[in-house]
Amino acid sequence: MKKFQSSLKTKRARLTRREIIRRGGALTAFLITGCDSQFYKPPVVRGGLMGIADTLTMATQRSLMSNDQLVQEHDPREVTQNFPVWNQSNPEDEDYQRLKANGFEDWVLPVTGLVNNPVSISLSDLKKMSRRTQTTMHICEQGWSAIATWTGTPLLSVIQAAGGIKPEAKYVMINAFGGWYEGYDMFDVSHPQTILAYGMNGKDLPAGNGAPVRLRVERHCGYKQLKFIKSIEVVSTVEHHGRGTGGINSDFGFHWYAGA
Ligand SMILES: Nc1nc2c(c(=O)[nH]1)N[C@H]1C(S)=C(S)[C@@H](COP(=O)(O)O)O[C@H]1N2
Ligand SMILES: [Mo]
Repeated sequence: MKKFQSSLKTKRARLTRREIIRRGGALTAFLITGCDSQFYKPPVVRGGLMGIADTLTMATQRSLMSNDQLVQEHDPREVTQNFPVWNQSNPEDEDYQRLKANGFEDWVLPVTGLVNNPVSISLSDLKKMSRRTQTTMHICEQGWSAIATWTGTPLLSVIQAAGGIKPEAKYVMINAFGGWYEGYDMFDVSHPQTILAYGMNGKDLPAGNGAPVRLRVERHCGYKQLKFIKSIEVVSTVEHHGRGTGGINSDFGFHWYAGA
């Protein structure tokens, strides 16, 4: 019996090793072939070791995850009291201040670029679209984490409301009031937990946490969770935004792919 058990164990260990080798092989294969798939490398690969590290991190995570794999969702009882307000809390843009003074009633979300039918979606229309609520952990790269319940519209539904994307579309660039912008590839855009959140812990999204609408892209760390959303543009290249690396954070040296 003992012998049987131990042979079972070796068999399983071998299988696991083989599985790891298989996945490692696939990873090496597309690294050698120059990472053909756009989903395995950032839009702009930095030079030197940093560039290799960026690509390896992204390729490894993406190769181990299928698109429908969800991050852990917590029990709403685990929600953190006093979720921090981090960095920008109240963009000074005149436009933003005017919208805010009116309770964001006039806020609209233009969805433009490489979509079949560009649209502008009002806040009330956004709230009438399909809805998802998720309790997740926010992990800020600057060393804190906190749990909140987010309610919003899947980003994919918003893109579909604009008639879907054209064949050459590769990235979704999101612009925020206050000057921030971030880009996301279609892998993250179509992930079920990627939502434009207008609710937090059962109430309207508080001002400091990105009112009226912020992004939740749950497999990324803090700085990709864009607040104060102003507009969405579907693009084939990120080179025309900011310094051209695909987001304000990568423009200033952070990783474009901030998978956590
Ligand atoms: N527009 C905008 N989005 C932003 C930021 C910001 O300053 N401006 N800060 C980012 C960072 S670093 C983090 S950790 C989270 C903070 O979200 P919170 O203020 O709800 O805690 O938002 C991210 N999105
Ligand atoms: Mo952050």
